[in-house]
Amino acid sequence: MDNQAIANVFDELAELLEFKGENPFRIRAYTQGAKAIRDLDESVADIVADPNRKLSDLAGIGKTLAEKTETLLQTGSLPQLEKLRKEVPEILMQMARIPGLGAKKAAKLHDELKIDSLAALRSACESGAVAELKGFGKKTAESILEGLSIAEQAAERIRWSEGDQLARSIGKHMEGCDGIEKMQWAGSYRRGRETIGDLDLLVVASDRDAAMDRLESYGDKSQTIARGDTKISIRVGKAFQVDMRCVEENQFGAALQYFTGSQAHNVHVRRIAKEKGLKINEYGVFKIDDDSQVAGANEEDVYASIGLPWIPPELREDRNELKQAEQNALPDLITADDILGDLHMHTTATDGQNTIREMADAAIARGLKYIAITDHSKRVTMAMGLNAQRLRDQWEMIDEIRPEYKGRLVILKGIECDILESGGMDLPDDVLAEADWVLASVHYGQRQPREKITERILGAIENEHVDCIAHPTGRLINRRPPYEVDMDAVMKAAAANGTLMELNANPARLDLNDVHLAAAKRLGIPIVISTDAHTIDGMDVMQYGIIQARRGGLTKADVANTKPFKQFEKLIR
Ligand code: DGT
Ligand code: CA
Ligand code: CA
Ligand code: ZN
Repeated sequence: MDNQAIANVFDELAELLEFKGENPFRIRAYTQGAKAIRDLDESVADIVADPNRKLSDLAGIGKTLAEKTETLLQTGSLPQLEKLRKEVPEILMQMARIPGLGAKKAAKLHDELKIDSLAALRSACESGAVAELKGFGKKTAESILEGLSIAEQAAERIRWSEGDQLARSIGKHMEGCDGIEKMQWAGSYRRGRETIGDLDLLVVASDRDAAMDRLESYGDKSQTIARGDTKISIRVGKAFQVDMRCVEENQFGAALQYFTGSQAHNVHVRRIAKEKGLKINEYGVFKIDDDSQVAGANEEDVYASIGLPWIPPELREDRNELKQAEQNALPDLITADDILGDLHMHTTATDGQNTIREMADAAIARGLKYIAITDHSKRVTMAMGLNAQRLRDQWEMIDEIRPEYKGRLVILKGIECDILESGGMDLPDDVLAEADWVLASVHYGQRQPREKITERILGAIENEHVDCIAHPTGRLINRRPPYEVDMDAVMKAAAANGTLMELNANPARLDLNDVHLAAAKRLGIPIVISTDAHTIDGMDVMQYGIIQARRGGLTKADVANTKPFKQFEKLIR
């Protein structure tokens, strides 16, 4: 079991225990443990296997959790979890999660109306069956229906790139509103999380009503959810919520810090403050003994007041950023300007829409010094993947084009070569040997068992011609989970073989994710941030990769395509 799987078990356990009305402190121990394990940049299995280390030494993991983790690793399951699962059917959990329902009512609906799905619950509410149930009534049935809608909407998180579009559009709409003096986005959007639950806007306004009116007049607004003196929430489009809060100038930094979150980061920050005799909330930093204000107007001062440097929002997940801040060892995070090359792109030879020259010109326009043309190999029949002959023809073409770009852009002869379902590469070694740059990808057989997929990727890593594993987990955000793969084994093999790993910057992929990136960094695996562009505009997604890289704590030195070409070349030899 990998970290993610173990963390999922503890989260599920916590939820089941909550349903059973278990002691909140015990429940919290499980959710905290789940977070600690999920955020860990090394394998729990390795720590357990190391006789010199103890799992319970990790922050957030006590003795009980350590024991349960060992059981999980040894047997793949937990008797306690199996038992609870039998006692509490999944549908009960789903119903209990609906706002306004709770465990007791959920159980009654399950027992008396034999509700076995959320769809069945909806129709039972609509048919009047729920209203007739003793202790329920018409009001309750209505509020359950409302809760169902809220639950459905809450499940919809949008990708960061979509949130970014919306935030920019709203920002533009708010511009020029006379009542607004200062405006900034906070929340998960500012932290660069790969998905966004809602958008949080902070403003300093001389005329709060004018500021709120302005937001309410946003073109795509579908509803005003609530409007008070300082806060307004609107719904945009079908379901997406935008919150705006008006704060005082001298509170702006504290509010920004508070509403940027994450909540876990803030809890930890407040604990540090308390140890120093200070209290932090959204209004400012105050001395506990006399309530006098120490900071509040700007965010740097909020952190400085507790003896810390300003922490980049991308790191604020309570992973290890506060420890690093305390030791003055925060990483100097990579920025978009550091990128000098793009090593994954497609052309008209397969499923891309632009020619090699067009891609090359677009790369120069974006300030790049080198690119690799990496069309698909023949297995990808849908994209008319290249066989050896067509690939060699393309390389001849690149030979012809190169002189035109001499001194301006290096064009590498690359290939995105499929890792076959049966294992092995889609093109023969003698062809791969001629390439300047070989990406290896899993596109087919993504539902194979974990051992099989892991073995296939390990095979690619061990192939001396493979330079880099592209989109290593295959996930599509909100659409397709990662395939089952032992990432610990993959990363160790990559580190041992000097194979690079890709951070695919496509906003639907962002693969590797932030936690994997931190793990790769720890193992010294060079990361390549690539756009996988299928058009000229496709090159603009690099920015999303940069944000994810920052969340993984990567610096310029951790990313191979920040190096000048000569140095990059040494790395792949
Ligand atoms: P999201 O919207 O689900 O993508 O994630 P966030 O992080 O934007 O969460 P949101 O919108 O609920 O709240 C924004 C930030 O405000 C959050 O990161 C931390 C802070 N915050 C909100 N509610 C609470 C709370 O009840 N306690 C604490 N400590 N902080 C809160
Ligand atoms: Ca939010
Ligand atoms: Ca919010
Ligand atoms: Zn590709």
